[in-house]
Amino acid sequence: MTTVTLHRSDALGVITLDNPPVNALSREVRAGLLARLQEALADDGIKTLVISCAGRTFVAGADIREFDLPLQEPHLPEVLGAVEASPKPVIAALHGTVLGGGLELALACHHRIAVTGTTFALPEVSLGLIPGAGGTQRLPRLVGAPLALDMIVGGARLDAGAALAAGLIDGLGQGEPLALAQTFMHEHPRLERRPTGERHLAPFDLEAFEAQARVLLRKLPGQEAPVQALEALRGAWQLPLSEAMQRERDLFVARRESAQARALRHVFFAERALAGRNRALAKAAPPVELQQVAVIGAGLMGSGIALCLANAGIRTILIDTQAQALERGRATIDSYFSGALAKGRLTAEQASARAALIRCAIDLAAVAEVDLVIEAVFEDLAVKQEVFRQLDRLARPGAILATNTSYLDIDAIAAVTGRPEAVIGMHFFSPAQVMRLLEVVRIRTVAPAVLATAVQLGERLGKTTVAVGNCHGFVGNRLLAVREREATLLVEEGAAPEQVDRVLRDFGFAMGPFELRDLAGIDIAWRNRQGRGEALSAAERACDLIEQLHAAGRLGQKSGAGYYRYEPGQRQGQADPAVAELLAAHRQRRSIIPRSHSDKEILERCLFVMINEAAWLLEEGIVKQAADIDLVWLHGYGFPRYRGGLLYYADDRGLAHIVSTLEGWSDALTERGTEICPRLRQLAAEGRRFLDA
Ligand code: 3H9
Repeated sequence: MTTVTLHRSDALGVITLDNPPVNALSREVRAGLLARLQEALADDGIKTLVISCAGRTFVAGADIREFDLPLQEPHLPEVLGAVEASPKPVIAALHGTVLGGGLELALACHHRIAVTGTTFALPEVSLGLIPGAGGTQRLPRLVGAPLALDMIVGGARLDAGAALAAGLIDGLGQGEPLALAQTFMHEHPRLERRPTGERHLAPFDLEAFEAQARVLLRKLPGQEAPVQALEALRGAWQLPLSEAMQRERDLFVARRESAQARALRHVFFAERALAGRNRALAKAAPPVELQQVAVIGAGLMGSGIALCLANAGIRTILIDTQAQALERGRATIDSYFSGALAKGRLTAEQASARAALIRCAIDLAAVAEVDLVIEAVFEDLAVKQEVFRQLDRLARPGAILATNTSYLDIDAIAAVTGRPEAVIGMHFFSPAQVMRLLEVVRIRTVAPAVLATAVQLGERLGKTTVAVGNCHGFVGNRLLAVREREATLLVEEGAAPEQVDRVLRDFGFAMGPFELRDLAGIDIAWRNRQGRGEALSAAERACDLIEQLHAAGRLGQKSGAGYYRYEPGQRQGQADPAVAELLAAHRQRRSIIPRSHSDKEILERCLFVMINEAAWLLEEGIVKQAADIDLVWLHGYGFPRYRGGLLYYADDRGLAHIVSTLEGWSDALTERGTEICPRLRQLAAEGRRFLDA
């Protein structure tokens, strides 16, 4: 239940906001705050006011759920204007995460004290917004324009120590926020009003500021909000305060309705809904407690998984039966921790404590000690089956056996063990210690507690953990495969790899399909195609560019050439005339007359075939929630967050348009061995959306 109360204690009036879970500034809270403020101002016995919050945090921002509704009075700028104009001094007593509108409320108070551990940020740009209640004007007046730039445009977060040093808060200590506020008052018996808006902006180097702004914006390509946040911030020295506040408000109101902000809200709630479902899974079948985990295979993937586990405080045995590989794994781990130490991300004690959690072993028998084994060996079914036979023999009864395969049939791996109920997929993405996504692959035989354990572990590792069903490539790589197939066919028909890559980069991907293929390795794609054999359609088999590049020794970045040519030490590829020749010869052999493609056709072909495949994933029950497909591609494959995800994008484009476009290609789709998914047709016919279904 939401309440805003006023409690009087001698000459102190304490206004407490209580709106679980994060004290968001809903309409009710804004109205309550305004009403209690007016009561406190009318009470002659109250000389000073404190604003604090009940529960785990001070206000964490405006109520995001209200952003899809019409604006409702009282508006936050007015409420905060009343706080700042209070003739009695107002202290903000802060704890937890003081974010967005919550920080703006604190800025509107005359003094700010915080509990150790409090963090501060204006994360509005991550929601496609800008601060809309004075943040762009009051923050620079307190901390200076350069730091305000990092926080408002770059979304930088300050810890309490940094906030104190920057002048954002006036006091910091241990204990209850209210008790700290009382101590602060006793230490400052003549506490006065000190409206932030009346302060002068400290002089700063405008040229350096603009240079820093350009650096920040370059890191956020395609996003509109940071550009507009910067425009609002410049008002702090370009305009009188009231006009700058109005400009900020106008920009905020327009952004609230923008396509990017709507898409980012979808992602925000999809992420929370997934976390909620994962928690429910653990409640339904209590997970196994993991004392110790083993990782098999000390390559980049296995070492990365071991790092994730150690970073989460889990004792880990990294096992590789090849001494050299094990040594390389240990070196990878050591260099990660020394890098983290050098960059100041970990203290020396933290780094050595975490490194000590990883023990290396050469004998597979070490798995006898652990509760969970994660296998990360060579991607080959026979190899993995052999490892699983041994693991089944050596691991204690009840221990969970997970495979990190990215494509293979996990049912076939489980079948060689005597414990198919304890076998599961845990598909990490490379580099595992960096990438946010984890696909947990449930097979038909898996026990609910085993699934819950894997999902809970993913959450503990800080991963976006999506439970999916078993099929070739699961969710992420199955969609990647259809995009790559389409991109390759476009090139076969006459498009240049550079054009296809540019179109997808313009859409917002960090790299295009061919740049990605060169990074991941042509040999990986080659091996995958060999493994698929008869499962490839005739069209896919005939379009054998991968085989040709492989035969020419063009394995991608690692060999200095793939679809592109790479200068030594360069990761940016150059268009290569040798590839153009290879493509021309290929087309001639196949009697294909090259044609040109519009950017629109390239984009639609690459994305619409993925949308159709995503519909099949839902139809086959591989994934249960459409939003999970969005999250897989957002966190694992660089789908631009401000576009909301693949199926959010599909809904936005309109499913009827997508189906009619796909129908135009239906013969070609049949040749590729695929059809338009009936679920997609039905949704389109009924005028429905993936995300509402
Ligand atoms: C803004 O302030 C604009 C202003 O400048 C201008 C206004 C005029 N609203 O993440 P969690 C819910 S823009 C509504 O799992 P955690 C969340 O959905 C806003 N609901 O917990 C979840 O609900 P459920 C700027 C919110 O401990 C529950 O709270 N602020 C809001 O891991 C728990 O969330 C932000 O962008 C909200 N603002 O992390 C902050 N925030 O249980 C966004 C959370 O039903 N929030 N909920 O699934 C966060 O970053 C994290 O939620 C937070 C807690 C760090 C606060």
